[in-house]
Formats: sequence, structure tokens, C-alpha cells
Amino acid sequence: MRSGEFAIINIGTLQTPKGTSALRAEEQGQNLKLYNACIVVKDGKIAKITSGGTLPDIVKCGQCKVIDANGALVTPGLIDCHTHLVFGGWRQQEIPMKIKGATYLDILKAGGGILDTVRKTREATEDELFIKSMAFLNEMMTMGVTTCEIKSGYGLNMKDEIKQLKVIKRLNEESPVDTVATFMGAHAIPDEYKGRADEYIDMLSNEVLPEVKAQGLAEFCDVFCEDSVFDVSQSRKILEKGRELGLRSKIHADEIEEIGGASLAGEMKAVSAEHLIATGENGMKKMSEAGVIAALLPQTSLYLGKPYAKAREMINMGIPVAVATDFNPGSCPSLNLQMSISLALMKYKMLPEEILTAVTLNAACAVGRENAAGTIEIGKAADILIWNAPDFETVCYRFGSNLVHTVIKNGEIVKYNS
Ligand code: IZC
Ligand code: ZN
Repeated sequence: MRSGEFAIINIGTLQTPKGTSALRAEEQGQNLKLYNACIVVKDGKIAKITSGGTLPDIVKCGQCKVIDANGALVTPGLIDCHTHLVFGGWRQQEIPMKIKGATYLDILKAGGGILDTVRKTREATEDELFIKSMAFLNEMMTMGVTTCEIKSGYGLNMKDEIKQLKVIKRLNEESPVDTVATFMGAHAIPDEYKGRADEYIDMLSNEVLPEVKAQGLAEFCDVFCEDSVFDVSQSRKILEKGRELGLRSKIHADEIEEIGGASLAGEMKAVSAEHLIATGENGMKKMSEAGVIAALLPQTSLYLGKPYAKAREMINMGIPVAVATDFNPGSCPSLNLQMSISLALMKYKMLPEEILTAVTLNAACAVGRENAAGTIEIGKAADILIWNAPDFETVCYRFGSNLVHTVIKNGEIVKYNS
């Protein structure tokens, strides 16, 4: 028996996108499908793949452990490329206001919304935030997530932004799930800077961002480019400063109003523009030309009662589409990425193959993990799911259930349903 080596046998369908770059247009819908397949995992990586009932020699000789997939579907681990997973408290107290007609931005302008979560996050200790978010991450893992992007942005000052980012770092160290940190100090204008958004952006640029960089706490810089939050020129400023320091750009663009966020993403060649509910043709064109990934968040449209992003148009225009949750206490209190998968089918009218690419390879590209994860190919990390389903169509349409049977992360079984 060779240690550090095992095989997944009896895979009914092995379905995966291929490569290390974001797939667009028809390519987004091209998945490799192998039947009656087997994967050999060695030292946490994918070492061999066979199909058509052919067994690798080490399996035939009984030289390694085997996991029997019993004819089920196997895919890469899911990647949630947009979350705000580290936060204090919740916002269920907003429900009556919302039922009476207050909008997301009404609540924020009245000092609630994100600012309410900021107060609760500032009050929480690093350990409290860590314990709470570790439980979320575990829950996501049992639902198939093996890599998760997490944004700061509920501290909005030096001390509490760093506290949040340190929690994200600890999660990466202590959870089997890989986490990717995004600095989003420009998430809202804190009370201390009310009416002084430019000064707040300067403070973030000159003080907080350099410290985040010095401590190596984030890979990406994001900004809430939105009506009554940060305008295009303020957004450009913080992203440029981040870029100067080596942080790649992401933009919350056109979630509620179209104020030019998608065009800015194109202009800055951002890695991704996220939400894009209100994006028009011009913004899409700029994104397509610059190869910006659209990170779409259908559960936010569901929860806010907003239209759904125009995913089909984006795919037709050659924009690579990723799909994520947006897990946060205000506009998406769900961390279930399988629900986003189902909404992508039902509301975006994406095809199952396009959706699989959106939650694996394209999401990996959106978080800079395209060389390590996002596909089942020799040399990539063994981040693998065995589903309680024969095919990915079933995963897409059986919304509401957790259909993940087994989760393998870096070659370790981290969830197994007997
Ligand atoms: O806490 O409301 N949209 N930021 C931008 C969010 C949603 C998270 C929140
Ligand atoms: Zn968000």
C-alpha cells in the first residue's frame, strides 16, 4: 500500500472544465465528460485519470486505497469567489423596514445596513469573529466549497479592518478550505467620515492599504462603486493605490444603480466586476474588451427582489461569467452556493456546463487560483466532489437540497456521507 496515494473508482461521470484561463462565449459551455472513470490522487494532487472502465495499474494491483463513487457524478470542488463571511451580528432587525418598503440604500443612508454590521464587527473580538466565521466556512465545506474569497469592509478603520483580515488569514491556516482575502475598506463611508468620502478614501490609501500590504493580509482590493457610496473617481483612486501596492482590482459594480462601475472595471482591466444587476450594453462592451470576469450573485437579486444580471447577454458578448453567493448579513444571508447554481439555471438561463465552469474554473480565475484549482487535471490540487447525483443537470435543478456526498480537499477527505 503506498501512502499518500489513493484512487476514486467507479465514477459514473467525471465532468470538469479544462485549463488555467477564464472561459468565455461557447468555451464556457465546454466541459470534459469522462464516463466510467477513475482518478488517482498522490500527495494531495491529481496524478492520473482514466476512463471507459480502464483501471490504473496501482488500482489493479491493489496497491492503494480506493474510494468507490458508486457510479455518481464527480466534479472539481466549488469555489465561492465573492463573500463577506467575517462579520459581527446579523441584520434580521431590518426585516420590518424592508417589508414596509425601505430599500437597501434607504437603510444604509439612515445609518443602518452595512454601518450596523460595522458597529457589531467593531465590538467583536478577533477570536469571536474567528469562531463564528469558522462555523460558516465548515458549513460551506459540507456543501462542496473548497476555496472561498472573503472581503473585509466591516471595520472601516485601521484597527478593525486589520482585525477582520487577520481572521481571514487564520481561517486559511486552520480550515481545510483555502481562503483568499480581499481588502474592501471602501465598502461604506463610516460615521466618523460622514460627508467626507474623499478624505476617507485618502485615509485608506495613505494609511490602511500600506499596512495591509506590509502585513501581507490581502491579494485583492475591492470597492463599493454605487450611488450614495463611492463614485467612479473615488473608486478609481482606491483601486489605483491598491494596484500600486500589488493588489489586483475587483469592483462591486452596478448592484443597484448603473453609475459606471462596469466601465471602470474595463478601463482598469480589473480581474472581476461583481453583481452587475443594472449594467447596460456599454459597460458590458468595456468588460468584454478588457477580459474582465463577471462575478454574478443571483441570491442577492432574489433576496433584494431585484432583476437578475443579464448572464446570457454577457456570455454572448464574450464575457467570462463566474457565479458566487455574496454571503453577507444584509443582502444575501445564504452561504449555500448550490442555491446560486440552481438560480443560475432558473433565472440566468445558463446551461449546466456553463454553470459548472462558472463555479469552478472561472471562479478560480476570479480569485487568482487558476493554476492550482478549478479543474480536475493532472497536476492540479485534488479538490474533488462526489455528488449524490448522476449528472450536473440534477445538481442544477434539484434546488434546496445539499447534494454533495464527499468532499476531498488537497487529497484529504474532509466530508464523507456513508
Ligand atoms: O453588508 O450589505 N452589497 N455590500 C455591498 C454588501 C452588499 C454587504 C452588506
Ligand atoms: Zn459583495
